Amino acid sequence: KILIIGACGQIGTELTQKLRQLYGTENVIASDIRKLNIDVVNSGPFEVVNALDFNQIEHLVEVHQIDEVYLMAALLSATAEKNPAFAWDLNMNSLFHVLNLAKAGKIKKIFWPSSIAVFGPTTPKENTPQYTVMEPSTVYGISKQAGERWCEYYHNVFGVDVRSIRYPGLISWSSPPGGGTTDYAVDIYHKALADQKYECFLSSETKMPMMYMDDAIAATIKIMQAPVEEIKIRSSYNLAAMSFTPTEIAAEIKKHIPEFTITYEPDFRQKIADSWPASIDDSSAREDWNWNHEFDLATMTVDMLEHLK
Ligand code: VAH
Repeated sequence: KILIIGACGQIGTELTQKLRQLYGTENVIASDIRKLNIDVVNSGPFEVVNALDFNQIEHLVEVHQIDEVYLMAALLSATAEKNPAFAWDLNMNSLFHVLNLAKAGKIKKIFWPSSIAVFGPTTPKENTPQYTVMEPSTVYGISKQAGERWCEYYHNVFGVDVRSIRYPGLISWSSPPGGGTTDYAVDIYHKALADQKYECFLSSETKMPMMYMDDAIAATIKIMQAPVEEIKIRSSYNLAAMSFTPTEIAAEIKKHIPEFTITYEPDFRQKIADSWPASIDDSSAREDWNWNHEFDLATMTVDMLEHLK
């Protein structure tokens, strides 16, 4: 059986639904710190769990006979800058709890999300390689880089089967914009439909790697279903689909909502965005486990506006 910790979050919400379709609702236990998403809570087995409480997680694993854990609970970049100590605690200790359960043989496989936030201002900005300089300058990025190091260590030293993806900015219609710096690209669709205008908290030419949630979920399931010999990287795989600027996504939206206008008022999140790459080289994921994305900016925009209107 599968346990998703952080099932009510931006990725968790859709991941829960897809895993339930794939493996059967009763075989996918959703859990979160509170009943934050009523659809997730009502669509199958749900448990309230604190990702920082080892005993609570161990109890769920035993009671539900869990084989695989998807640990999706974390503070994202902007929120983490406002709560550094809690962000480090949540992002790191929740990972140790799950890694230690696997080390003890209580679970067989782990998925843990990393992020392009592991790269920093000294990382090559275009076509950022799988292996390169990584000096993250955000609390969130530091926690993700440290987490990658521990995932690789637990695999090499204790044989833990933990698999990880460095997600770019993710965009979906099923969750409201959250504490992510890339979440302007979610909010812009909501505001375009509601107000026909959007005040962007990043500057117009801020280019960042992005991906539609459908592709991110497909990649997550693909890496977890891949035969163990295909997983050659046990820190975390670069993953990419597209890169765009606020100017470019606004122009794409204008094709559907001609009266849409955008203004720019960069805030503290500009510094976070400027520390990240503009585009990512994900050839390792494409070579090792046959990753391929489907959505681009045009097709994502059609799907987002279709679901949100
Ligand atoms: C954030 N959406 O903005 C997340 C992600 C690469 C960005 O880690 O914090």
